[in-house]
Amino acid sequence: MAIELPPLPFDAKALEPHMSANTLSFHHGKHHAAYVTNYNNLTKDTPYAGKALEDVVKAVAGDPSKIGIFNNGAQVWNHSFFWNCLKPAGGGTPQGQLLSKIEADFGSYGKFVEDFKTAATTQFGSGWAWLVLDGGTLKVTKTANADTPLVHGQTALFTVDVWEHAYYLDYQNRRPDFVSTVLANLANWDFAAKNLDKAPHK
Ligand code: MN3
Repeated sequence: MAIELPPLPFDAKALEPHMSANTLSFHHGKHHAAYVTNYNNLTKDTPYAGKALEDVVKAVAGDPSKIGIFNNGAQVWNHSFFWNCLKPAGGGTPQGQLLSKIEADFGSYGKFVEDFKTAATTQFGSGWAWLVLDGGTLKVTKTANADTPLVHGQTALFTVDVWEHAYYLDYQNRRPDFVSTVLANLANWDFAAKNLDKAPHK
């Protein structure tokens, strides 16, 4: 049984002017869709077909002979997660338990933002910046290409895709402006708070 491209959790124009419908038509409609197609082609008629995506990504991580399945499967997971990290009129300072935990583990929300922007802008080439729960502590991390906290024993709470395809149509080379805009205007902290709430070992 093949996996399917999940629909965006918002209208394609809902994030404008911060993220354009044009960007989403390529990023979701072409890039994310291609990862789904590639994953299905690579797993067809194998023991991975019909298994949960998360389980397959964890099972093939680190196996050079399964790198294609890992790259495409992890990218499907990362993108589906990323869309949920965005919402219209989002961003700004989170509330409640998430804010308390950020203040406890980073010192302040401002320090978290600084650390997250540094991770996002220093990821050389393609990759992702993350807020994760690792051993009960919130951390900012970055991963290259398709790599994902799923395979590092961490619980992902929030991410920003920093592959050029995520921002080039709207921001050209200005990755720092893209990341700042997501944090200020699009971040779905309700989703991050739900991920914290259901995380083990918090
Ligand atoms: Mn992407």
